[in-house]
Amino acid sequence: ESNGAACSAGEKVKPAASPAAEEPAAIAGDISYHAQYSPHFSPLAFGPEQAFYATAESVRDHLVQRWNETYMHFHKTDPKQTYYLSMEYLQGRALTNAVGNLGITGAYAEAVKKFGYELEALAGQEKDAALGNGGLGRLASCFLDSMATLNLPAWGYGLRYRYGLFKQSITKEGQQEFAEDWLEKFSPWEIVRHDIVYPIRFFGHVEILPNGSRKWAGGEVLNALAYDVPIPGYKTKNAISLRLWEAKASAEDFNLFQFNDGQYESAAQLHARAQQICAVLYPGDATEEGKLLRLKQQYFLCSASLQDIIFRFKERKSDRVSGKWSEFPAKVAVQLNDTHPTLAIPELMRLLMDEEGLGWDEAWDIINRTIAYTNHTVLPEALEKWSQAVMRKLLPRHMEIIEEIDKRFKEMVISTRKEMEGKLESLRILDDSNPQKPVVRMANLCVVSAHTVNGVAELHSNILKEELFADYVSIWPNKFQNKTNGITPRRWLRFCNPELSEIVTKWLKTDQWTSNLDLLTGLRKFADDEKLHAEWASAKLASKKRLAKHVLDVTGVTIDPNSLFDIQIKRIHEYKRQLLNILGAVYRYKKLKEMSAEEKQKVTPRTIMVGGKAFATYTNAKRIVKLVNDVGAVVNNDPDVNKYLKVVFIPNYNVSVAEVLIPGSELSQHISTAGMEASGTSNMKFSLNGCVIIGTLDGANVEIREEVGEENFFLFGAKADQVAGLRKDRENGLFKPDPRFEEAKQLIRSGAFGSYDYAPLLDSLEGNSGFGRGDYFLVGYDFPSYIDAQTRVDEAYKDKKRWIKMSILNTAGSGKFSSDRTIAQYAKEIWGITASPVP
Ligand code: GPQ
Repeated sequence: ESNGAACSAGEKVKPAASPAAEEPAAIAGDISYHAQYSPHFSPLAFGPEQAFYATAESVRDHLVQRWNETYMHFHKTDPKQTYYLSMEYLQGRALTNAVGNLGITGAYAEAVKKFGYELEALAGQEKDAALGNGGLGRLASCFLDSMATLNLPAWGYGLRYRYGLFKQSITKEGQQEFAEDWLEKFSPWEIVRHDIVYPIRFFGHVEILPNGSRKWAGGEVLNALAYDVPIPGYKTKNAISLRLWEAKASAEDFNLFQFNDGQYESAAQLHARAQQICAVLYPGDATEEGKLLRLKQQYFLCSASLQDIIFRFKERKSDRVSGKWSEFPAKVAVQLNDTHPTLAIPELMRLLMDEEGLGWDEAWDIINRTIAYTNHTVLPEALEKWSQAVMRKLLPRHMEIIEEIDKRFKEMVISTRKEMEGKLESLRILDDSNPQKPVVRMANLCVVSAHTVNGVAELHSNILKEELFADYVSIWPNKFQNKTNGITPRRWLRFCNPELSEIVTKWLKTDQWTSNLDLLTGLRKFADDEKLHAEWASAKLASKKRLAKHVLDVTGVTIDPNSLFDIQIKRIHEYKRQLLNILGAVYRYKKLKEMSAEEKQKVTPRTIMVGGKAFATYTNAKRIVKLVNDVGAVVNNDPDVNKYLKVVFIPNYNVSVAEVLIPGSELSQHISTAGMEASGTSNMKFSLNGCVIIGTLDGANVEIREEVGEENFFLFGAKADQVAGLRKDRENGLFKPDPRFEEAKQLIRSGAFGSYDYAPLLDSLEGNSGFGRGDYFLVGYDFPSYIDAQTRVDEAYKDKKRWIKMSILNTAGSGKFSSDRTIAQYAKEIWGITASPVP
């Protein structure tokens, strides 16, 4: 590693005449320029961190140039645009992705060598931008990559959280959370737009003007300030924008008189409240304050984004379009990423009526043709409901509008769908059934207002149509669609797994698969080719070694790259059933302990890795994290078995960690109770990287299995349509647990893995647990078929040829799961937008 001074680096390499160079020498000049003239550090040292920032800033020059050209092009041609509203984006790191998409990775690698650095090492300096929790946020980030790559006129809107997802540490007590400071130094990717500021009001009251129209007034007003993160497309000049809003109070809100009087806190009250809004991703909502803050965040995103959208609509009145409001839906598509940005609906109504002077019917028609809603879950506890009282206090005008939408919906049903009247209470937006706590049902507001509602995998969309939203389907049969999720093949194969990518390119004789993932089917005809097998196996081994090094670095545990790498990484949740995985591991451990030395010789050595964060107040999820760690501590240190089994908890799972784990995986677990995982997206990433799935028929697993072939997927467990009946049986005492399930639980209860009190966790699996819903997630019912499937895995892995063939056929069958396909479908079937490439 070099620590040469920036200035002397500058002497070696002359700064380029214009930035955004593409040749190594000129790039080095740009980097040197940034080290000297965009200084964020004193000039004495040019260590890896300084080198990363200077390199990133030089890459940003490319992005800014493309972003400006794209924006000007959209401005001139004025196509219909999509605005993707999401409370979460899980962007991860940007450097490798940016140079990769721009096609200048090699040139940059060479350029940074001139300073004595490896590009990969510099990329490792970057902090993850984790402005999201899990699948929903990462999906939004994959979608941005695809929208840019497909040259679509589209924007992402989100919030610029000061602290994103917490950092997870594992101690003797289990998971501990720490604030992760992704902006500790600064983010080289964001561009603050001092000219883009909108006022956002909270609280106050509704005034009735002399002409009868209504106006929201009073309360407190903060400003939303825009930060743009440019998103480059792959092999295109287009770069789109992720616009993140930050809350700011203005100088007028600073009470100089109070401050000089020594009342420092009250002098800057509004400044403090502005800071709270974007302080953290998902503030804990156990308290009323927490709930109010979350609602403020949601409104902040919606109001700022819609004011911006309307501003742009007005700005771009072209000759072809008169700029009449009725033409708004011909220029604007708004996609709600789950119900979190639902307030976009009443906010757009308010802006159109109260600010722009439209009547109700005109405004409502625009809403109906502009807004679309994606549902990402059927879990009842995850369907957002806001207290009407809180909403009325914070957003009095919006509450009026929601009441009016509810009233008109009711009247419509009664006058045109008399037969539905009995269903009306469950279909309504307002739920007054508990007079103590009337609520607004956000999903209902979305379904009633949006022109299109979609689920995120075939099975999930069918459940929406047949169960959750079934009664709406009879009112609006054409409103409901499916858009099976996808992942970007750039980040999730091309850049995170260069070894395998090279092999794919070599055998397909083209690298076009990177933007046309269906080409991967071309690998099928080589699935038995011994040369390919050898190359495939050696790429996998290289990735496994890299993964083993990561495990050693972060846990101190040595794992054997020749063992079967079995991975489950995702948020910790009871429905995702990490508990089933760990009970299986405990059972495996027990059987190993009972085996003779000769018997053990025949065992397939396995390394089970589990990673994921538990929501800070989700007690059972935290107990599961603790259990995985406790089991690992015993198993990994037991000389009788640790050649055949290791159990490792991977701490602080995030996007960058996923980029190391997924390429090195051979088996991955997607084992949710059928019907509960809307889609899953890491299943797609694993399969794409030649990893075989053990899973239930849930979410997108169903479609992955169809694509890769059932002989290349280890299936087990109850089907979605059996689940309700099985729960009933259980309530009626008809469930007979498998003895192997009892053995595994008993071993934990016996204290074999330490003295921590696992009784509450294990009791949740029993018939009459304290939760009143014994083993709701059917761990006990699925346990025997899970163990049998794992036995089939062990057998299959012994046959190397068979295993590698399965691996190849997984990659070959992953074409459907490109987010390019998903986004092309949204563009055509929901948004009505078309490609607009920069010439
Ligand atoms: N999902 Cl509602 C989240 O990550 N967060 C959420 O708040 C909701 C859903 C996930 C869902 O659980 C996965 O099955 C999906 O694959 C993912 O959204 C993207 O659709």
